[in-house]
Amino acid sequence: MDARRLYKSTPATDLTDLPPLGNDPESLIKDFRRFYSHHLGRDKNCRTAHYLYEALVLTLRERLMERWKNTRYAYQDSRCRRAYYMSLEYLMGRSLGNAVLNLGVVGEVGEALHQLGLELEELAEEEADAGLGNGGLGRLAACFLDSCATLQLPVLGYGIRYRYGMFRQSIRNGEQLEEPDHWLRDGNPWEIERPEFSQRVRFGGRSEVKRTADGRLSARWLDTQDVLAVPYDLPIPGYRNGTVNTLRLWSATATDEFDLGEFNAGSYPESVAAKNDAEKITMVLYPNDASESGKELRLRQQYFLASASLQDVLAQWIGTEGIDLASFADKNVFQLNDTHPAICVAELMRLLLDDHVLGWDEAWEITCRTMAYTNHTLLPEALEKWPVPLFEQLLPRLLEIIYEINARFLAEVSRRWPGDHERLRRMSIIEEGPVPMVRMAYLAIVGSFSVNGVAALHSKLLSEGLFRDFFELWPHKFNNKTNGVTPRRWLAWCNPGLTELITETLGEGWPAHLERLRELAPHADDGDFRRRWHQVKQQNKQRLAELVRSQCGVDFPLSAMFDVQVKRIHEYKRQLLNVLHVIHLYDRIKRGETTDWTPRCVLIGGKAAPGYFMAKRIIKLISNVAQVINSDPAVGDLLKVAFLPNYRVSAMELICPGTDLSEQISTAGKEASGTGNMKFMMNGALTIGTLDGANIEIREEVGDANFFLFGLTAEEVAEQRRHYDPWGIIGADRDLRRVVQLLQSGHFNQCEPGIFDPILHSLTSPQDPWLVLADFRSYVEAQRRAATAFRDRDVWTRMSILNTAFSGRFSTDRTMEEYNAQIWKLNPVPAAP
Ligand code: T68
Repeated sequence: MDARRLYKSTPATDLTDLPPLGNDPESLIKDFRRFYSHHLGRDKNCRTAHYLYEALVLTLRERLMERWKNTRYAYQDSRCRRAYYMSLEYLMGRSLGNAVLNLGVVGEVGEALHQLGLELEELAEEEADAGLGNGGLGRLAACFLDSCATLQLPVLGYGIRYRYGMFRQSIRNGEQLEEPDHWLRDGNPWEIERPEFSQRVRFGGRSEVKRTADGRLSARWLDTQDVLAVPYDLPIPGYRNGTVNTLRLWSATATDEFDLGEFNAGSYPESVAAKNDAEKITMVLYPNDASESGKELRLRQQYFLASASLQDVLAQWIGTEGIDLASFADKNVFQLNDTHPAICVAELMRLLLDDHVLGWDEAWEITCRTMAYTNHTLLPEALEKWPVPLFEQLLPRLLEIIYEINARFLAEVSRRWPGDHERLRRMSIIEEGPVPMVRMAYLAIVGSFSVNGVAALHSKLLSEGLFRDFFELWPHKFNNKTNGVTPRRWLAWCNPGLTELITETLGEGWPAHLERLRELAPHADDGDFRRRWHQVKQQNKQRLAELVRSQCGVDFPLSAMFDVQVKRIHEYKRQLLNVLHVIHLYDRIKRGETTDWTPRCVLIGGKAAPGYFMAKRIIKLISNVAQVINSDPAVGDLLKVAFLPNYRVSAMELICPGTDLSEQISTAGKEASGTGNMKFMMNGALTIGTLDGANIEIREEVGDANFFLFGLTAEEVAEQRRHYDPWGIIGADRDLRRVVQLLQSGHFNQCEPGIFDPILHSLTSPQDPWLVLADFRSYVEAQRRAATAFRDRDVWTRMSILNTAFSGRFSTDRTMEEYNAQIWKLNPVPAAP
């Protein structure tokens, strides 16, 4: 059996020409029952929630399927220009609610399930999060796809179908434990396997360059170990517009001939074991969100994605346009999500040179006109570099091509700055050293026509700092695209209470035109509207409190301020600053300074990279502080603290609607953009934040009066670093001194002596890169302003409404429109009805 074998003759009729499916409750019920009984083979003796969930997915998938086919045809028939989003990560979360919402059948599905005695929310809980990403970068990719489908842009996502996604985090004795995330255990009813589009990806071997009879150089990549890339497609429905785009995820498996050599030698088991090696490539997502792993397997993953996807696009091109690639760059553009897929630059060159026998100049022009690169970080430890020897062994032909790209590039630099050897050394794609390294960001910049950062400040810092030399050479390549989030998942779906109130006020349609939220602003002055807004917030706080009670065993009183920081644990994000403030509040309670007190519930959640010692110790500190505070009868309901285990997309859907105060407190200049900040704002939380990433733009939109600003600016941070004196700061601040003394005294680790010494050491070191103590005083004061504002419900609710009202700019619809207008230049293609 070979799923790729084409059928010999054409069937007499178009097998896919079917009558449209009804969306009325009766049709839905009929299909649901058929799937449950005849397709899944369940009967009345088995009513596990999972099969009910699966029957519902299949019912919806059928409806997506016809739109999906129509969308493909519409793109094909219009022969439109297309974009490909290349990303090692897609943090999709659950798909059921999103499909129901975007198909526009919330009411019908609700009614159908009601008639069957079932509930959508309960079935939705059955779905495992697709956690194929670490954090912001992966979630951004998922939001982008939703917006592209909503804007009817012909954009295809390419990624990897990891067997194990982001690990599951549990907390034991205050410490993080990691468990494998076997999200495919019960199958994935959303995906369609497409073995007919499999691609072969090569590794290892050697490269042989020969001069042909006509004097050209021709390279052959020989003796390779090959792996088969099998695509699995996921439907990406647009918001009520008939479009369904595609996310194509590649899975690695052994090629057919993998066993021949071994098999003939009589070692069948060994040959079958080789299958394992192939499958290793897509086995697991690397769980580092801000540092490169440097592991060979990671480079294999990157190349696997790049090669399979580019071959797929070229095969598609040849299938429809023929072998002439002259207009390929007019019709295709690849957006590289950070440097992880940057090897695409060299791989497209290889395919054009070796497989499609183009000359260098022609191939290079196509490459530079089709590649665009997005940077997501300024942190030096996150900048990818691969050792040349590893490249040589794993991808010898690609290394040759990179050398040639570099030689030609350095010649250009020399022409522009003759004799500037220092500049050549700085800008070379190959970093010299005991072990020379390939600098992936430089490869991406050299091979792309566009380089963008993800918020205004971040893009400015890229061109003035990290990529300054490249900016001087090619200023026209550099641009900014401030991030966003999809308002379908992050407001319309996750906050039904607020959605109802907004729709009642503005009418339908606003989720696809989010700037319309502005029309809410005048209602902030309407007492009745504020009362209803507050009511919705209280209901959402109730849902969040239930989650906290069940997951952390802590009771959050609904009248308290819900103060939330959820994101990956990293020193630059400064969860520690948050903890210092919590300890300060606790200290104030203990010393009886509680007049005009605002009761507060502090929730912190996020995963630490398994190898990141300090991040894990910070989790332990939060847990221990929570333990002490929650069990102190003198504290009572004045202050509650909880660490939420296993923070993920589906948890955020409950968290952001129920949050009052959003913590965005990174060291200025370190958080490229942030996107959690936008989800909170959209759901009416107020932000306490530094002038970092997109916080700056959030504050510009909502106005300073509705934002709690504190801390040093990026420029001041750079300046302070040179004479940072933490002990001086401690000496001058009585509150901070008491906090540090409490930590030093072992108050939070009475049975675990010394465990927080590394944290104390880092906080009090003049070398602390995150300058935590430098912002303590200003943070505490901003927290006081927030607490005071919260005590006046009308004042707070007014600000809450204005935050939602001015969040329209942070829809990824706006972000995608900017990518499209300035980088991709695609025409929207409506799907046939
Ligand atoms: C984030 N980066 C930025 N990286 O930190 C955040 N890194 O400010 C920004 O809003 C977001 O990207 C979207 O632009 C990441 O999330 C990673 O997850 C990552 C993963 C692997 C290797 C390096």
